[in-house]
Amino acid sequence: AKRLQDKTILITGASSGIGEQTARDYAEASNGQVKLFLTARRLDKLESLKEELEAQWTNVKVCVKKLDVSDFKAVDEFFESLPEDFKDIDILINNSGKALGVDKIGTIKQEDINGMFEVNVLGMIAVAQRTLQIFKAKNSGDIVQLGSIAGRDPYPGGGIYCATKAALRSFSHSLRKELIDTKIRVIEIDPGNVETEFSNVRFKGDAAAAKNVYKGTEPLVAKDISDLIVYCTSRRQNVVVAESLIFATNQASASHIYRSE
Ligand code: 8X3
Repeated sequence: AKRLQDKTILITGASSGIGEQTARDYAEASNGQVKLFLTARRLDKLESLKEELEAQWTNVKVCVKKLDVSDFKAVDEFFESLPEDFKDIDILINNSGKALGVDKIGTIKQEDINGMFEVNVLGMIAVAQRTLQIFKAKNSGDIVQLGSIAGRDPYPGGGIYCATKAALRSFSHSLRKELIDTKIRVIEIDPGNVETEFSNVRFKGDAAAAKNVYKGTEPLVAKDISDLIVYCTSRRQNVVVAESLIFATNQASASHIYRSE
């Protein structure tokens, strides 16, 4: 899309899943005419993605940087030392996030509680705040907030994860209201089941348990979400796709999922 040309796009959590696929999709949608600023904790994964994108698109500019969004000092340092070419961020994909465990409230490990809140809420807010300084100075920019069905429809075993995504949703809605007199767009995207590393992380490497989440269903894949992200951010300036709930066809709520035998 022409509207994406020469944009600078910051993606957190770009080493896998939705973040990684979103980087690919922006390169493709802009015909390689875009600057991609990719961050995650796993620098090696970002480096191979950079190589892949540069091999495919001669004009694409890719900058990769290790960033743990839950480390406030690192977030501050990151925004204070933005490379000249990547300073003028136009689109933020505030994507870093995770679920840890499916324990019931009363037995949830403190480190899991902290881990989810630190990344999904505090880290998400830290990155949003710093990016908004850039957006407000130029009165434009898109902030794409990766929420979840979990933020709308809390389920047993998701006591903390669902709460973090409800926090993201609430924060995003306050923000959209605050920005009412600006050209800045707040775009919240709430996926249902998407098959990525998400369940492997949630079940802490128990591959069978992770696989079981999608058993008998045809889950969404990362590309389904990245397509939507690119769509939302390439509308004309006066259109904001404020929020979208996106499911596989056999899902209708967090717990209402049809499974074939
Ligand atoms: C991921 C979807 O249903 O596991 O956010 O919460 S779900």
